[in-house]
Amino acid sequence: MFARNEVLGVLDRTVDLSRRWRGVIEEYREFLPVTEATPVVTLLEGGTPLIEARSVNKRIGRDVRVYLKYEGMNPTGSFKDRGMTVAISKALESGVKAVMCASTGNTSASAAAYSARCGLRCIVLLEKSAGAIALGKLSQALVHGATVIAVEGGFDKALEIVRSITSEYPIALVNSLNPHRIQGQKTGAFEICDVLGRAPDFHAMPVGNAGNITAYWAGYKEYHEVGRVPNRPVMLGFQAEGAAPIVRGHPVEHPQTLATAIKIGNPASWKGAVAARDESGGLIDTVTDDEILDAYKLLACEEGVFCEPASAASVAGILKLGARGYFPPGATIACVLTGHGLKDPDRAIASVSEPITVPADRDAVLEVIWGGSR
Ligand code: AN7
Repeated sequence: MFARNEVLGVLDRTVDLSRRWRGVIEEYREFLPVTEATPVVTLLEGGTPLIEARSVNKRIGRDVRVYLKYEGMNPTGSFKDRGMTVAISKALESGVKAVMCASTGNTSASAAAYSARCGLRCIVLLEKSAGAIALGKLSQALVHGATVIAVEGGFDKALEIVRSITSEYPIALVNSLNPHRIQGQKTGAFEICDVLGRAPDFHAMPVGNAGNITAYWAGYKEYHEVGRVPNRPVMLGFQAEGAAPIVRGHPVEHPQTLATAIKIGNPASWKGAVAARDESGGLIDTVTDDEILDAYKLLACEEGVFCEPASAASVAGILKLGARGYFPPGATIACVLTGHGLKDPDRAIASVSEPITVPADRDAVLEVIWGGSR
């Protein structure tokens, strides 16, 4: 037997420090708008798991391979961190003292955390109405010390106000209109390619303000152009049926969906989403709230992956297309799960049955386990 410290010694020598994940700016510096002068603000975001989804594979059939890019594993629990590390680093480099965003929740959580880390003031505008912002996200913005302003209006109106104020005052806008956000977020595409050794045949994701689909398409194109991968994917975007301006072809004044993250009626990166769709030969389609919830539960119960409802729109979408026979045999499909399920505990609890309460008694517990069927 080894003494405990001997064992630890052996383990220590097997850890290769040079292979530790360094955050998206250091991992992909050559592709990002940073220089030696840029103060890198990072929480070691990125490097998230790409998980094969065997249950989803089976549902679609035809030997397709579905991979979940689990972005809930980022430091603040969503993909926003990839863009925020770049946007906040550049804001700090530019000398501003404050940043500002409108948000359905995840952008504000991420902006608040990265700002806290480097001493920038962070101001966030959120929709005031009950249930508009998932509880986890609201608690993040508050706990990181952001100035949280609840606006009596939706995301689109809040973003309008933020654009107006930041164009006039020395406050950096950190919504995805900020090109540094898009630059950072494209690293998600790089990571998928790095793991698969090529781009997937199809890439599916939820679409809200449409920054992320714009970013992923930029990332895939860039990796292809520099010869890192031999191919580019077909881009598939999914909007909630009650909040589907791009699918409808016009802004939606009062967007509605339980996937609050993508409750957006007039996406800022509309053109980028349409370009991703058309240049890749893809599509942007709707999924209903019921389809989103079914996919959400399927991921939780059969894949062991807990994502927030908006994220499940990507899987809902490919299930819908799969049922129509859209995918060719053997296709690889990457699905971005944009945010963690813990962001929205109210939705999780509302979608399952209550715990079963029993007296503190062994037989009562056994009764629940066996249901009297012993
Ligand atoms: C989990 O936080 O717009 O199409 O203000 O939180 O790039 O907007 C969030 C968007 C998908 C849509 N999934 O991405 C915000 C915000 C989750 C999200 C989207 C969001 P975009």
